[in-house]
Amino acid sequence: RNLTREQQLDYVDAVRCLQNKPGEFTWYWPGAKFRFDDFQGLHINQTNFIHYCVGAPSLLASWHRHLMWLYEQALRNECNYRGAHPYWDWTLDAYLPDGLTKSPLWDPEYGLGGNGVYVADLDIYPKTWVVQLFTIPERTGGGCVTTGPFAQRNVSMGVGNSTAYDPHCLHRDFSNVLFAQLNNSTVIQETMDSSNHWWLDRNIEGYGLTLTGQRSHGGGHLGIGGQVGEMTNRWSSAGDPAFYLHHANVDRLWASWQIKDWSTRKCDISGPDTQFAYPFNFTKDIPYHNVTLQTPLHFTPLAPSIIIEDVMDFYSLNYTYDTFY
Ligand SMILES: *[C@@H]1O[C@H](CO)[C@@H](O)[C@H](O)[C@H]1NC(C)=O
Ligand SMILES: *[C@@H]1O[C@H](CO)[C@@H](O)[C@H](O)[C@H]1NC(C)=O
Ligand SMILES: *[C@@H]1O[C@H](CO)[C@@H](O)[C@H](O)[C@H]1NC(C)=O
Ligand SMILES: *[C@@H]1O[C@H](CO)[C@@H](O)[C@H](O)[C@H]1NC(C)=O
Ligand SMILES: *[C@@H]1O[C@H](CO)[C@@H](O)[C@H](O)[C@H]1NC(C)=O
Ligand SMILES: *[C@@H]1O[C@H](CO)[C@@H](O)[C@H](O)[C@H]1NC(C)=O
Ligand SMILES: *[C@@H]1O[C@H](CO)[C@@H](O)[C@H](O)[C@H]1NC(C)=O
Ligand SMILES: *[C@@H]1O[C@H](CO)[C@@H](O)[C@H](O)[C@H]1NC(C)=O
Ligand SMILES: *[C@@H]1O[C@H](CO)[C@@H](O)[C@H](O)[C@H]1NC(C)=O
Ligand SMILES: [Cu+2]
Repeated sequence: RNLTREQQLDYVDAVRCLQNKPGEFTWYWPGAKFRFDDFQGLHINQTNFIHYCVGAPSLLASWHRHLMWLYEQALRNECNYRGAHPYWDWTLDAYLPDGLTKSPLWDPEYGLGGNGVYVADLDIYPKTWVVQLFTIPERTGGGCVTTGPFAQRNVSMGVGNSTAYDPHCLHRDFSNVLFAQLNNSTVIQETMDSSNHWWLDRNIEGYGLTLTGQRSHGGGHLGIGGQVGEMTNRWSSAGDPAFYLHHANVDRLWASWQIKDWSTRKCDISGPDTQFAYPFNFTKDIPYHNVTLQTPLHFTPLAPSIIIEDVMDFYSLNYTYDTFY
């Protein structure tokens, strides 16, 4: 909403440019036909190592910050994008009546297109496409996105953990109630009040694989993806361009928290190196170690591995935000 119309179009055009360039890693991810898909393939491939463990690598910390950085570099260097990467500030939408639906983010001309068409019976989809853990309240879509710049374009992989080529229309399934959990003041405030990275990560990633356990990160994914859309799927969510605006804001939240006590927090990292280990041991206990600044993060084969320390200081990556929380 803070970009000019022209800037909005420039961004969308750059994303479409990535979506039309050939993929560079079909030998690795057979379904990654286009350059945009390389990033989706990478996310599918790394999901089990980057979610619900801060660690090897971390969801919000390190791994997604570097993914965002690589994606922005591709937009700039390969598609001539000259603007900054936009973020989606959820708090401006969360409590508005129909806030999610009414967000300028979904503008059919200058934004990312809107909701999927309503599909009542989700049994038409493969079981792996549909969230089985819980029922998303007040879902409103579930079918193909039919408006905006991505309506005519197929997602190459997913929905799910496979990197095989399986083209299908982009699905969204907005849920306003769920989305509002992103910013009820409790959620953002508790996150910003986290005393160290251990708590910060927990406050962003959530308290359990339940609806009430969702926080900002899950709220954005499930608010857009609902019961069946791309954004809902832990593996293939990066097939929806909205993924990158959501994760830019997750990164902004982390950066906002870091600069409140910069000298300490530019080096503060912890969390399990194993998925679903404490504090994300929702069903059973799993052995783990805490990650450190030396813990490696992998982007094979898209980019060389790095260590967490390399992405702690976002200023040294040559970017900042116009405003912080
Ligand atoms: C962005 O837009 C919001 C709402 O329209 C406004 O409150 C805010 O000040 C703007 N921020 C900047 C950095 O222009
Ligand atoms: C990552 O992708 C490669 C190539 O498709 C595959 O061999 C490997 O099993 C994948 N790893 C995971 C964890 O999905
Ligand atoms: C991928 O999903 C299938 C079906 O849900 C499951 O059987 C398989 O274990 C999953 N593989 C990985 C690497 O998560
Ligand atoms: C999208 O995929 C569907 C189903 O595979 C196919 O019928 C359709 O032709 C594809 N559309 C485009 C534009 O590739
Ligand atoms: C805010 O959301 C959390 C879960 O994300 C929930 O536990 C809490 O009750 C909500 N508070 C309000 C005031 O809606
Ligand atoms: C949450 O959204 C409401 C309504 O837009 C806003 O007044 C409030 O400041 C937001 N809370 C936070 C913590 O950003
Ligand atoms: C998770 O780990 C904590 C700390 O070790 C432990 O107290 C708790 O019982 C564990 N929860 C489960 C479900 O195993
Ligand atoms: C990991 O770090 C957290 C937070 O400092 C701490 O509570 C936990 O005991 C540590 N776990 C291990 C296995 O060292
Ligand atoms: C940031 O900019 C400086 C100065 O132009 C450059 O030396 C450095 O390589 C850049 N860092 C990254 C991560 O691009
Ligand atoms: Cu995510």
